[in-house]
Amino acid sequence: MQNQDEKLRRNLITFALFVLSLMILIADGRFTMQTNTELTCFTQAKEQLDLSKHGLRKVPPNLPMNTQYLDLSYNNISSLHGDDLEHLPNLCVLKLTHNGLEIISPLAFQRNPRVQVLDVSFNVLKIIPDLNLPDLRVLDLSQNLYNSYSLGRSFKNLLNLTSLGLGSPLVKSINTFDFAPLCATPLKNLQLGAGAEMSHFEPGSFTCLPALQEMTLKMSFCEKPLILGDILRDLERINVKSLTLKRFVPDQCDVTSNLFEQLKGMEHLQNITFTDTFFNSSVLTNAVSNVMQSSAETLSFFNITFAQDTPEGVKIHDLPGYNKTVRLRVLTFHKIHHHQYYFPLVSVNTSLFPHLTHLKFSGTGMSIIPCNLISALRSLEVLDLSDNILHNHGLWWSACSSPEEFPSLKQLYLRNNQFKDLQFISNHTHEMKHLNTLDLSKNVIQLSRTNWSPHLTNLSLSNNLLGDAVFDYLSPYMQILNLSQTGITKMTSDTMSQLPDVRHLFLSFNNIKDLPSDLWAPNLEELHVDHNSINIFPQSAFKGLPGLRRLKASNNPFICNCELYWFATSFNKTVLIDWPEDYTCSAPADLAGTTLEKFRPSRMSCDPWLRGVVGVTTTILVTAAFGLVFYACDGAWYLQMLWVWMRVKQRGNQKAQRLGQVFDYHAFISYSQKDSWWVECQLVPHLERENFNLCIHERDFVPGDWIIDNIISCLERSSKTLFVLSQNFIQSDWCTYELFFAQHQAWSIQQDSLVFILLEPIPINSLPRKFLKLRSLLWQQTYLKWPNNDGHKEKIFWARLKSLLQVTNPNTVLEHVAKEMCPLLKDTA
Ligand SMILES: *[C@@H]1O[C@H](CO)[C@@H](O)[C@H](O)[C@H]1NC(C)=O
Ligand SMILES: *[C@@H]1O[C@H](CO)[C@@H](O)[C@H](O)[C@H]1NC(C)=O
Ligand SMILES: *[C@@H]1O[C@H](CO)[C@@H](O)[C@H](O)[C@H]1NC(C)=O
Ligand SMILES: *[C@@H]1O[C@H](CO)[C@@H](O)[C@H](O)[C@H]1NC(C)=O
Ligand SMILES: CC(=O)N[C@H]1CO[C@H](CO)[C@@H](O)[C@@H]1O
Repeated sequence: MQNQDEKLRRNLITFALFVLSLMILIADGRFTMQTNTELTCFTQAKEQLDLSKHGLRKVPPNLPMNTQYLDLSYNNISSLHGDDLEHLPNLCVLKLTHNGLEIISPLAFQRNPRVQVLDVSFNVLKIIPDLNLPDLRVLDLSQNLYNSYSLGRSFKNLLNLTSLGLGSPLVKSINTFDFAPLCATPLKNLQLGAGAEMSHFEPGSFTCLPALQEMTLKMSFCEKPLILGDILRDLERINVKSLTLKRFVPDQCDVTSNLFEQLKGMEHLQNITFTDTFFNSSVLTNAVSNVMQSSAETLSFFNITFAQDTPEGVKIHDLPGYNKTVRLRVLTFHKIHHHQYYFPLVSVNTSLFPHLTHLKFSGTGMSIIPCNLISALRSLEVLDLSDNILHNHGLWWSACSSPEEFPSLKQLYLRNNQFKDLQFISNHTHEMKHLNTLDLSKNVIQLSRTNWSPHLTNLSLSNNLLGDAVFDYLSPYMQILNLSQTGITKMTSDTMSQLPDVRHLFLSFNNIKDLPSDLWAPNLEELHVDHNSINIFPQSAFKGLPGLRRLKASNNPFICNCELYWFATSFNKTVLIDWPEDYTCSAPADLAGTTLEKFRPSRMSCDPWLRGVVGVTTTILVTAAFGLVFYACDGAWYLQMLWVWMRVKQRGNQKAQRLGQVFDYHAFISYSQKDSWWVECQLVPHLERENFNLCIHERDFVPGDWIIDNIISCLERSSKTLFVLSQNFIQSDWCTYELFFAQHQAWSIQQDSLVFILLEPIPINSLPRKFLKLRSLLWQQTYLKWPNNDGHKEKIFWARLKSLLQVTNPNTVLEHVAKEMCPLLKDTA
């Protein structure tokens, strides 16, 4: 659904651009009105409505009020009445072709003053309707069924009308007053007729159209050829510049007199075109000879059927009685159907065309060019032989090589032929001394050793199956190179270095996967890499293209990640000639189908500088936060603990031997330096008096050894560890090391090796959380409380302490002490 909407929108935009490019092609290709009218309405895609082929019988009443463009073609709307369009005040373009429309009421557009384009061709209108549309610029009423071209008075009011199409197969005469209402209009373009044979023309019928510049006549004059003369005289009087004759000579037409006699002396005509018509070689000879004697510079034949009715074919050797130079510069034959199946004979004195610079023979079925004819046109600069079946020896055939081939030829277009041998062709470029442009697209080219002329700077090899090797067959002089659709899979900096002068490089419709990041092509101005397989554009690739002015890169499977972010955001979009249409993400999946224009990742996530700044900031913040937490939770302490503990583990062996070991000391005393008064004056003298061997760090530590080692060593050599708990002890790190240590030791060896003396009361809840173990020990284990200044209690204290240091099981100790000190039992925790 979304895809369809997207597609519709794109189509509409394309259409809008098309219209705004000033070329308006109304109708659907059958009868196409081509004008150069500029529209002033019709701006937004969403205001366009295509309801063609909907089987409608009348204009739907509920259309959006802001509709500007409405296509109702190919429906069954047979009439337009006063209220059919009244709800569309902004209507600007209305297409209503192929509907069987019979009636348009004079009131049909009373509420639509802004209509600028009205196309009601291919209907069955029996009379030319009266239209009250002051802003109308383009009106197509052709292919209807009215009886005369007589325009109503309302046409006087079409003061902006520049293009008009009129035509009915029923009309065979043109009268003076038919177009009189148009006299005040700025009409520039008139398309008249529906293929009928003309039987009557009143001279002067067109002379009141002074602004007329382009005239298309879709009618024939087989029976009354003089009528054409009268019309041409009229057109000459109003200085018409361009004349198109359509269906001018039908298949069955006996052209007896000189139909084109009147063309001869025309002095203002510049372009003459014959289209959709039949030509005998005699009639064609006659037509060309007469055009050559006019002022026309451009003569074109489109979609003609050619038959040879004279033995010599088309023969133009002289222009009897004409003593001026032929002004013809451009001669075009495009799409020629051959009535007979044999090679048309052409014999032309090329010196009759001294100014002919452009010659085109395309779609003619030509397999071999007429010998010494085209190549001898001395003034020829552009030769277009596209869409034929020419091959190498059909263009350069040995039997007919003239010493000087195409002396002035600059551009040779050989698109869509059967050319194969690149070596052969490249050799011949040396013979065309001025050739700079060669188009070999859509042939069957095979790569072979080439030898291009240095003059050849513009080459197209597109639509040939060549592959990556093609880069080895080019010349370093090339400036414009078209290698679209040639099967290229990669473009490297090496290939670019082989093409130092290239300014325009077209690589559309290939299979290129990436642009090299070390690309260096300072002269490159234009690059087309649309319809390839490119995922990302490395920013560095464009650093090597300082001269790039135009880039076409749509329809690639872009991966919309940060590598493309710079392209979507900071790349100069005026360089992109097809932005933003068809620039869509193909990956990641959640972005597939999104247009690159809408791809806006947060700047933070993609901008490298910002990312750097944010990254550093984040790191700092995280680190700071971590540090804060670390500090708040005594992380350093835990780390130190961990480290110490690991060192202890290293000594596992010694530890394992501890059971049954004979200790050097009865106890290691751990205490805070601040409590040393008590330890030194009370504890140590009391115990040593009883022959207890004590390890005290002030006295027994080995000087010079690391303190932790000393502690460990002391602990290991002591049977018990005696902690003098106090506020000081808790606050002293060293004590806590000892405690930590002893805990581990005790748990891995024997729980009863710890003895705690509480020197002053320590509320358990006031203990820092880090002393988890101590807290639980205080809860679980018995400790001895120092009875400050109470002689009797002190005695009991010493007694209990001594027995604790002697006995291993604290429970036994407790019992023992309890029995001894029964009345004081309540003092114990
Ligand atoms: C073409 O030539 C044939 C034979 O001369 C003739 O019968 C025919 O009418 C001619 N047709 C045209 C369109 O000139
Ligand atoms: C070419 O001309 C013939 C009439 O000669 C016409 O029937 C046909 O539609 C034309 N083709 C195109 C593509 O205009
Ligand atoms: C060309 O022909 C015209 C008459 O057709 C004549 O007046 C003029 O002098 C001629 N010019 C030359 C250069 O012969
Ligand atoms: C973008 O490119 C156009 C065309 O090449 C150029 O004129 C314009 O200065 C560029 N703009 C910026 C901002 O570079
Ligand atoms: C855009 C344009 O040319 N509009 C003209 C249409 O005709 C009226 C009447 O002549 C002019 O006033 C407008 O300028």
